[in-house]
Amino acid sequence: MTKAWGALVCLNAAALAYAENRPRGVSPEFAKHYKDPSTFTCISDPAVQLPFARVNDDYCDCPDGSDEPGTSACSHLSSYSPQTPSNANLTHALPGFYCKNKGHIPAYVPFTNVNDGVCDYELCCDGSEEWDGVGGVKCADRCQEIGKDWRKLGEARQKSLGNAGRKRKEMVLQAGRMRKEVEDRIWSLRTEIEGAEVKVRNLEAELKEVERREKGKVAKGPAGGGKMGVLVGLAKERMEELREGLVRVREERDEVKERVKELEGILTTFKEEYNPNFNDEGVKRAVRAWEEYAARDHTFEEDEPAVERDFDEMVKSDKENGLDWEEYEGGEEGSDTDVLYAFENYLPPTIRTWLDTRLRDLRVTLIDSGILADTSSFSTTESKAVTDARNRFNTAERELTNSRNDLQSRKDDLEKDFGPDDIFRALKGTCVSTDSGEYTYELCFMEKTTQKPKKGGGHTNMGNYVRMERIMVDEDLPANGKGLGSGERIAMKHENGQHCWNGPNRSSTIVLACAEENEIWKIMEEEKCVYRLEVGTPAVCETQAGGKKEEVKDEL
Ligand code: MAN
Repeated sequence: MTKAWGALVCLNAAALAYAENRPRGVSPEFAKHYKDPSTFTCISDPAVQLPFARVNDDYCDCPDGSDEPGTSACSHLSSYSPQTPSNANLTHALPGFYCKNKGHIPAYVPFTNVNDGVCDYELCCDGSEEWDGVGGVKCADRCQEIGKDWRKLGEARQKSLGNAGRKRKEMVLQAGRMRKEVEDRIWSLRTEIEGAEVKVRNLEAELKEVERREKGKVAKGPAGGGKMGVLVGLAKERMEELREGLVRVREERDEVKERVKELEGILTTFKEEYNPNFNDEGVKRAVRAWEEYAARDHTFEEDEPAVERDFDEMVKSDKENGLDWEEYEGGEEGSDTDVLYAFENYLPPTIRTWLDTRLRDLRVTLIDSGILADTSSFSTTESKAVTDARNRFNTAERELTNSRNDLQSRKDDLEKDFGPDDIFRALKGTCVSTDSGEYTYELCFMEKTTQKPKKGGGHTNMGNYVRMERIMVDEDLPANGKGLGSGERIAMKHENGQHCWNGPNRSSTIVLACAEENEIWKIMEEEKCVYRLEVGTPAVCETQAGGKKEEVKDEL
């Protein structure tokens, strides 16, 4: 026997004092009205008094039916209601026929069921309501076995509740850790943002400075390159022409050298082979001239390897020679400022920087005061330096905005209602689903509810989480405990789901009750596109009152 059972027995000890002599169908609660053995006073209408012999005589004497606690004679009266027990003219003074149900839990059976020829074992396991054997019916007392099964289920339920309670504790810890993570991230984001703000300010200043410097330069012409660019372009072309010329001349020279060598060979042979005895004056003159020619130094310059190597270097491309025209054509180094201030190169570096700054400042001042034209506007493209600085600034600013948004969403997250003990933080994003009819229904805690056709096709949003509410429920708790029971329950409202044709936007109410597992028990479409889900979760185990059945007094 559990502690709870023991407590229930103690509570009923006083009431049991009358138990032995109570008329049939009277509960310990109402026994006091039946203790006078000679006269009976109608409970809700004390003016009406009867000889006690008329109690349970199968004739309804009292307007409130209280003289027939063990028959169905007054069953035409409306059922007793704890809220209006004294409304004697309309309702029965008693809740029903009291079944002692020894070995199980006592219960009231509606008076209409008394002696109706049907055993109501669900409420009256001892079969006492069929005491008259109407139609030969005999209801054996089955309380021992029913009570045993019930207690077994109850123990399983208690065990399950114990597990659920442990799970809840774990969830509370988990929720605490998750909250801490958010808080820590908020702290680190604050530091990151401070750093990012400084970075953005610095990069903004850098961008302004670069823009200012660029403004101070003589702008390039609309075609790009300016005077310097034109000069560089011409020089490059000229260099190319000279290189090509040199190559061509070297080729022609080599050809000529070959021909000279050939001619010299012919003349050498001629000189060696002519006959000096033929007094041919013309031949002799030619030989003499050849001898004079041959005596002179005819070494070609290019025969010296160094000269030839120089030529080889000269005909190599500019790039191979370490000359990159692009640097001078488009880059900032090629700007006219360098030409204008080239004399600075002769100054010591500190003075050069000082002078450069002054000159640029002067130029900016002259532009600002309208004395000098701001030629920077002629530029079709921004200088690389400005573009780079702007990109750095924009990137830093973007990062700062992202961090600020991140911080805000985490702050909002901390403000959000995650239920008692912040418990639903641990469940956020956990989804459970179940089939019902032609759909599979899915609930994602703190997010949304979805209806998915089993045959395939688009999913329907049944509402997004908006808030938590507390609602009262009053339902029988099934023996397996998978139900709402009665008392105050947490309900989650999901709204603004997919629009319902000819109806509202879909919405759902998720009513939660304690269970060992997160599971959907029941789904109802209460009105068109308005859904109600009954869901079990360990998250609410310590926040709900006991079930209806546990309130019934025990008479073991
Ligand atoms: C779908 C489902 C139903 C809903 C109807 C309304 O079939 O979402 O639950 O009742 O649309 O047209």
